[in-house]
Amino acid sequence: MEASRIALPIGTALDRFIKNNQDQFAYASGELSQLLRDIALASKVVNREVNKAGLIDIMGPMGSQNTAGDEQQKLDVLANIRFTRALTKGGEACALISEESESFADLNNDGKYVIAIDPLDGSSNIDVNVSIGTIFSIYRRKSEIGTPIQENDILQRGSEQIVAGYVLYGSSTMMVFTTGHGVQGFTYEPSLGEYFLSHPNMQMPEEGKIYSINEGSYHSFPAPVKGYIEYCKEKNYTGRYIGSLVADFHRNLLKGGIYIYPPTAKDPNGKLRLMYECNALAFIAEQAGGKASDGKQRILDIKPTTLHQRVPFFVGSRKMVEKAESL
Ligand code: P6P
Repeated sequence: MEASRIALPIGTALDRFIKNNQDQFAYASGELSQLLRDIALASKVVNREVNKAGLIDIMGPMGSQNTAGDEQQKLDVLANIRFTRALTKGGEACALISEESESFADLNNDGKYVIAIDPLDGSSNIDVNVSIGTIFSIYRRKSEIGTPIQENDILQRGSEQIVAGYVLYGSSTMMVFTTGHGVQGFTYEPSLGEYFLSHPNMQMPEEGKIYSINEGSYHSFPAPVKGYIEYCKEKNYTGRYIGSLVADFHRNLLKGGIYIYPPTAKDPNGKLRLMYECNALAFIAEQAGGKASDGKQRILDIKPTTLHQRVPFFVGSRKMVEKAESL
């Protein structure tokens, strides 16, 4: 269905948008719509906690680490609890893959959907009041409803996603998602506790002049990546790297640009995770006319082998990603 045929009046509340466009939610059974509402609700709670973090003692590290060995910030853990609770209570999800948990959570054998989520990405920025984000993917389970979850329900290619989205807790809080019919951006109005359509049918400029990469690791980058950085400098592109993937991605989506997390000495496969960071943003990028690869192959074609596997990530304006790949 063409994105242009989706009812897109600016100011439409998220609930109304979902009702008006029920048929764009795969299987249109209503549960998927409820799932999106559950995620939106959890994001409102997390948004409140993120905005108050300085005031109540939930800042700073927990003193524990997540599966990837990242220092867990208190808000990370809180966000994971909030999203897990919302998705469990809703009953639509049968399994949850989260950055904050070693293995997947088996939620409800009668659920039809598998969720992969990074509850709070960029959390090292929490204490310095820099934008952070939630990233999520929704898949339809492969195995029969009512049976125990199987590996092929969990390790699905990004091309199998039916919904992908992110929430950006920034100067304003936004939820941006796709159901495969274009990319829709909603802005949160805290006084009303509701998201309203503010950016209908978002399109990523096919060319851009912004490159986002941590040049502090330049010396351990593969030669082609160094070559691309030199190319950007020769073209007088702007370097913008916030250290928060969702914030860099969102700016590049609006203005055009490329985000790169390449292999480094510390992370030979890159730092970002396929299942709950790269796949969702790759789906959104492609739906907005952009591109996402690991430098060689389309992110959405990669067959996952483990829950927390890392991949090199090149995502953004189509021509910029193609130029980087060509090197
Ligand atoms: P580095 C945050 O930890 C994150 O996952 C992304 O949000 C961000 O772009 C990247 O890692 C920053 O990593 O190694 O450049 O500090």
